[in-house]
Amino acid sequence: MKTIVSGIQPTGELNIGTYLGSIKNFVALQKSHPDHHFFLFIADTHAITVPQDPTKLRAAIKSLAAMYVACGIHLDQTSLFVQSEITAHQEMDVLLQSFAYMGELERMTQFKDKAQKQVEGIRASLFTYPVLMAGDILLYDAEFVPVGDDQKQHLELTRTIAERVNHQYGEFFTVPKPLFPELTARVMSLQNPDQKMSKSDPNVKSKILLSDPENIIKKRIRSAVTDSEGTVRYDPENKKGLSNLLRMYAALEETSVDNMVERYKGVNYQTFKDDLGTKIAAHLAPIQARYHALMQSQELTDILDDGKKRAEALAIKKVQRFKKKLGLGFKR
Ligand code: AQP
Repeated sequence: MKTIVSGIQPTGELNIGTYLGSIKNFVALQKSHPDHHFFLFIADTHAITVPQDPTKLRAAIKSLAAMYVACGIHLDQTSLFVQSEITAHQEMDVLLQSFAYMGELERMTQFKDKAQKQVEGIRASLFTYPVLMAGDILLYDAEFVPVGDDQKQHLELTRTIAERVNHQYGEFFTVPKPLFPELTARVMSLQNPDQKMSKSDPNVKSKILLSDPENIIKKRIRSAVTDSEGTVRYDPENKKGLSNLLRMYAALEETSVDNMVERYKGVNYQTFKDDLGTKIAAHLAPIQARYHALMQSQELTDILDDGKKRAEALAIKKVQRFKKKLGLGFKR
């Protein structure tokens, strides 16, 4: 079975950056890869690499599951599950710790960035996070992993770990390839176009949440930082803010940036921004309606139970085979 794996941390409300960088790409891949099975998980064990409020974390897990489904994943082609509910993920993490080197983990820029923000001490799990991620992917022999470009380095390490195991023990893991969306591998903050739009950014103006109503969406886009030139043209070096909006718009329209620039030739920023706000709101409206219906139904529990069952069957076998390969245990 050919597989594709993806996960998102339940660390806050989803924004348009995660949607365009990961979820929309995932849904599109389901159409273009009908022969693949998709393992999609809520990365709750990753979330506790930094402090979390347990009540909020639980709520975020449910909300993320509902949002995934609402965004249009094909359930017959997908196993949707919560990472911590399949203990094979933790087992694989422990086993793969022996195949990652300290120097490799020390080079991870996400660790350095996140460690800097910790006030109460840096958790060891934040340091070893990329090993858990490697396990998440290698457990299912993923051929492709759709991610935003902030995950590029982690995915490189996953490939290194897989190749290291294969080299020492013979072919065992599929070496996964990352799949980055063409235009939206890094959606930038609306207030600081040098920074990634991020769930944990406390500045509400920096992002559009998937749950935001139309008036808020329009307000956020209107107040997005651009420049004083007044001409809608694509220049990612000198017009970072406007270029970010153009890429988002083109991704939603499923067209090229050039086409968008052509459409807005001679048009002022205010009209451009109003149209983009309207486009985002219209795109999100059916997702929001489905999300609210799911949050109030039993459907979600059945979807997650079913996804867990299918994923777990595969994951358990892979871990057992790996332990045997490593010479662990006595009986098997
Ligand atoms: N701004 C973004 N542009 C493009 N892709 C993005 N992704 C996240 N933000 C953007 C992609 O979404 C997937 C899930 O990300 P994650 O939840 O695992 O965590 P993250 O990358 O750490 O996202 P955040 O928003 O920055 O979360 P916090 O603030 O909690 O750390 C990944 O494929 C990611 O690339």
